[in-house]
Amino acid sequence: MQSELNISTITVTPFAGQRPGTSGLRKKTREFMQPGYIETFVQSVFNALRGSVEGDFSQHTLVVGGDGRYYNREAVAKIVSIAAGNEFGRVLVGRGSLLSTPAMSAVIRRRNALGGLILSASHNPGGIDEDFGIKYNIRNGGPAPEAVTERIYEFTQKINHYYWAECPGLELDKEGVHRCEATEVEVIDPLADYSALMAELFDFEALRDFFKRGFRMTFDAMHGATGPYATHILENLLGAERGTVTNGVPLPDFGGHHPDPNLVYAADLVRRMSGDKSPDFGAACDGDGDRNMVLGRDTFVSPGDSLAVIAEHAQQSIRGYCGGLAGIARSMPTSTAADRVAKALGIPIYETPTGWKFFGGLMDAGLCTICGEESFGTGSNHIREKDGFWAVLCWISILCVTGKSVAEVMEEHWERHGRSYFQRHDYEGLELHSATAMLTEVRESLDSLAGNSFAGARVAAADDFTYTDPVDGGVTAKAGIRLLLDDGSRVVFRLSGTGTAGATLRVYLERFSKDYRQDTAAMVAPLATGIRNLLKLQERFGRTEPDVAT
Ligand code: VG1
Ligand code: CO
Repeated sequence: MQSELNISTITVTPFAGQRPGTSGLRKKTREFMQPGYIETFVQSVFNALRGSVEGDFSQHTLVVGGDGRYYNREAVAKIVSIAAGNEFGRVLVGRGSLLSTPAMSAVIRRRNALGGLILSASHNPGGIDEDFGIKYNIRNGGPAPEAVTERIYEFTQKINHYYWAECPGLELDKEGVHRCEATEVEVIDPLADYSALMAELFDFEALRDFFKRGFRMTFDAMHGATGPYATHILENLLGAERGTVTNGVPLPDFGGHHPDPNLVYAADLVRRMSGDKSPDFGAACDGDGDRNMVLGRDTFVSPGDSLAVIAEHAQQSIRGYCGGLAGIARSMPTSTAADRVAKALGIPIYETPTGWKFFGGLMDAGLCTICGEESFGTGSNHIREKDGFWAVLCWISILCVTGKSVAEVMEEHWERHGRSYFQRHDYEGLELHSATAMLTEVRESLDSLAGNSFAGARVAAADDFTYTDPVDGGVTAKAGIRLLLDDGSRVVFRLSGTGTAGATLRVYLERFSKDYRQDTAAMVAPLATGIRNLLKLQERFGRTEPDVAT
């Protein structure tokens, strides 16, 4: 450290368990609030980076911002001090300490930053007794791949000091430039880069005209980070009527709700989208703005279908994709609807483990353009994160260009490709050791499952998904157990990597049919019962029903 700088070296001992999961380090807020907890993790991120950057941090920019949840501001202020302690050249902070996850990705890419730290536990509730998280995104704007997160974890286990600079008088609620020791701290407009990017991808003029012609929609920001973005783009730039965005002000506790856009937690939106008088289109995003739910009048679009439909219409309906798509990627548990579209378009489909970090390398290599996950995540190579509001603009564009309703777009899609009836069942709060033991047990008996009858069909194959990244050759094993049935149905299950207490078992159920007029729950019910029996969920955990079916 240079002697003229006032930087302190502070001694610490490691905290156990600072291992990033599917999407960053996620824990109870109180755990993050322990003295030194954020400091050790963030310093470990910098330690892991130090060996891999050219020169020192003084030539680099770090971006910081979060979804506005409880402790967001305090965490951002700490990170600025640690970044200044590590002598970053520049730190960009979203005004009000806010940046949605997709906006973070856009800022990193557009401003050539080394990376960024996002403060969020995504769709998990916020508050002192709820959840908090930190995620590191790399130079391409995407979540750090496993090689990087594992290096970070190694450093968290051996850390013994961090660097700290006091930054007195730092005003994070107004745009402006400050200096903190050797570091320039710039507070930026969190909306600017993202809005500019959307204006490049979508034909704002056509969409403005669409609203003028009477298109009506409602958007539920669930008091998460997307509120200001949606209000600015829909109401200010596209001329949607005031009040189109609801719950648009980010709140530390998301208004006491789960900021999770699904049929259970966005029930209010679902209600507003039912009946003849409801708007043409409804949508919601999660706490950090990377997830989305799409609704038409009395119509729910499942995330797997949304991915397939966006891919199907992108070239004709969305300016940014008029050159066509290079390929589509989906996480393994996501329904196979997108596969049929890829086949029809004559482009490749990639199947990856759960988590957006697996898409980044494919997009960097130009192998795929549009990606999606069943967990209400869709996105494209415009950034390296899933992007909830982008999906909303995709759908508005499709409705605008086709002149059809959401229900008509869906029927037309199913008519052409058939329908994947899909549901995910979550069993939450299971005892961690028993849940892990259960998976080990099943894994060991996989070979004997093939040929058995299951839910009125026969198990054609059973395996544990192993992924070899086609770009860097990296192997990810144990990414989810799948039972492939001889009638084309699939059951997949795995343990969640984002939970903060106990274990969550996710069971993914998919059944294909050309008849698209059936009820989803009824179609997948035999699969749900089959897996509950196979895993003996009642005997093991006393569970007869999932906590969430979505
Ligand atoms: C879940 C989803 C996964 C998603 C991840 C992060 O992970 O299943 O598809 O990428 O959350 O989403 P898991 O390991 O709990 O199943 V978000 O919106 O939290 O960034
Ligand atoms: Co999220």
